[in-house]
Amino acid sequence: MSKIEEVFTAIETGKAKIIAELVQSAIDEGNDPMEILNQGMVNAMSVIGERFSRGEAFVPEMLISARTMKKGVEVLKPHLAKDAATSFGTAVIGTVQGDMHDIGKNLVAMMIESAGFEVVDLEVDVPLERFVEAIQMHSNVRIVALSTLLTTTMPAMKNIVAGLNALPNRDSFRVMVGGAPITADFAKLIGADGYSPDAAAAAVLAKSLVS
Ligand code: B1M
Repeated sequence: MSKIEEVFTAIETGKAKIIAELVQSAIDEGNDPMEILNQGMVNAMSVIGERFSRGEAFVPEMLISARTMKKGVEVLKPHLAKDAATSFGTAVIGTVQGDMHDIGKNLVAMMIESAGFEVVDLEVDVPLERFVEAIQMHSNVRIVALSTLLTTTMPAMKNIVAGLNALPNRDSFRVMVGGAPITADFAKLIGADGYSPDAAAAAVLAKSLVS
């Protein structure tokens, strides 16, 4: 079994105690950090999700795998983040109100930061008011990034974008959205400036929106 497959199995089966060591040895073997992330970690979370859909796994299993993945990402983080000399300003990010999923949002925050933004992470279950407050409190906010994983919180995303679009200083920042149920069409429909399907593309999009 390759080290990436071992990482996959550890996340799938929630082996939080050994994940840091496994990820480190996958890095030491010379595996590409993005491959460890996507093939080893993100794919394992998809398998857990499919099992949950079929009624073969339950919330505790999803939670344990999520905790394992977070520990693995901590080890991977310094290898993914590249030093960016440019400063593109501040990016405010959060998972929308009603949604507690944060792994994808954390990856997007990490990639945007490594692309040269100061990141203000509002974490999860974030209502419009907290995004507005963050835009007012922090200087040079150029990007507001919204994540959601649930179809049931897509209306919350729509409402938050509508609220942001009504702000008098709307021209000073760009709004980007993403998350598993989100599509480019939905992003356009709700009036966001951009959509990206994954964290790496989110960093590219954030830069292009402010350049
Ligand atoms: Co949840 N959950 N969950 N869950 N969970 C999903 C999302 C689900 C698809 C599982 C399934 O049914 N197959 C399903 C949603 C179904 C739907 O809406 N149609 C679901 C459900 C139903 C639920 C609960 C309702 C279950 C329950 O309680 N009965 C509940 C909701 C709680 C709430 O939020 N209010 C719930 C709870 C949980 C846990 C807490 C147990 C845990 C989350 C732990 C945590 O995040 N700290 C959890 C998990 C782990 C999952 C799955 C298995 C994995 C999610 C994940 O971390 N993926 C998930 C199944 C799946 O995704 N296949 C599932 C890895 C991560 C890297 O990917 O977040 O998609 P993702 O991020 C991607 C892209 O989407 C994108 O970039 C990332 C990759 O680079 N992206 C962006 C994300 N945000 C972006 C923003 C951008 C751009 C790109 O720009 C701003």
